[in-house]
Amino acid sequence: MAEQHKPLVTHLYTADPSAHVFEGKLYIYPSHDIDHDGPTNDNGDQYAMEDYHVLSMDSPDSPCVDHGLALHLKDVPWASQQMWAPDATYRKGTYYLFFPARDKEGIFRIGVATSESPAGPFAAQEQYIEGSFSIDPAVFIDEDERAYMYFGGLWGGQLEKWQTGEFRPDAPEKGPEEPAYGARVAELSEDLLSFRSAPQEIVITDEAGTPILAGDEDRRYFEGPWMHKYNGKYYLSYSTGTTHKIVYATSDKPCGPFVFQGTILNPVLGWTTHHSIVEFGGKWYLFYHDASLSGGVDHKRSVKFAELSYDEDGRIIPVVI
Ligand code: FUB
Repeated sequence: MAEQHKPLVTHLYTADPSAHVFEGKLYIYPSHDIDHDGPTNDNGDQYAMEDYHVLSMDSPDSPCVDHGLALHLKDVPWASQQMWAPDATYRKGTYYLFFPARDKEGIFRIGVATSESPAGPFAAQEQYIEGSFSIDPAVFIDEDERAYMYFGGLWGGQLEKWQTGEFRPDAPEKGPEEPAYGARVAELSEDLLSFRSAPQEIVITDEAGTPILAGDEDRRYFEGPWMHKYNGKYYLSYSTGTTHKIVYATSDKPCGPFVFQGTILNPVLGWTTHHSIVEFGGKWYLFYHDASLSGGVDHKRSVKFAELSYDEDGRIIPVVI
């Protein structure tokens, strides 16, 4: 039986959960963490994942089922290593799995794989999405059926190397007083297999409309974006990376600008923090991960969940672990 704040599964290490309701059930698309003897560093070499498994629960009170291998690196023609945080969506009879991996040149790109079932197995497209880069895709389909992909992550996720629109391995880092690096958003084509337009950089400001600065590590964007809509507002939530928080910002428009609001989840055990937010049966849930099951080994994480609430002004009440 699944329980709040307990690993959903203990036979695998799982991380970066993207939760959705498909066919009346909760489906969770996590990374599959693996053990290895490689280095641990700011480049994220410790996250050496090679495949995806899909998890599901009939409801938050039901047992969690592992549907087995959904996609393996060897079946992705363009990818070379590191299958990081995925997401999934559904349109017109097809389920889509979006995932980042390094291409043959070692540059992170974002690919798509499709299936007739939310549990997979998924078949990968021959090429990554043209114009895609960096990591952590999160796909949101709005009420008007327009589909958007939010993505991007600093450091190992290479986002700061794309400031000119081209990959520059030696790109200079921003100073602390410069506006922070923004997540990217791109509208997807009708068939969800390509970008309809070039990715734009998302701006997050404070209440006064001043962009959050690169040195403001408690509020600036680092990685792991998620989009959900609540009472007509767009909520962009993300990890602050170096300060290990899940925070959020809101807007009246899907591509922003967004105004910073506050913290959803304080640091968990382990360096990374990554989440998703989903409504099921009239309640809202936060899916997240920590490294408690492995005793704090950061590349061996476990996916958990907790109920999420809003106050009467639509502010998210921080989740207490
Ligand atoms: O799991 C690998 C990376 O760690 C993800 O892509 C990031 O969001 C962080 O959780």
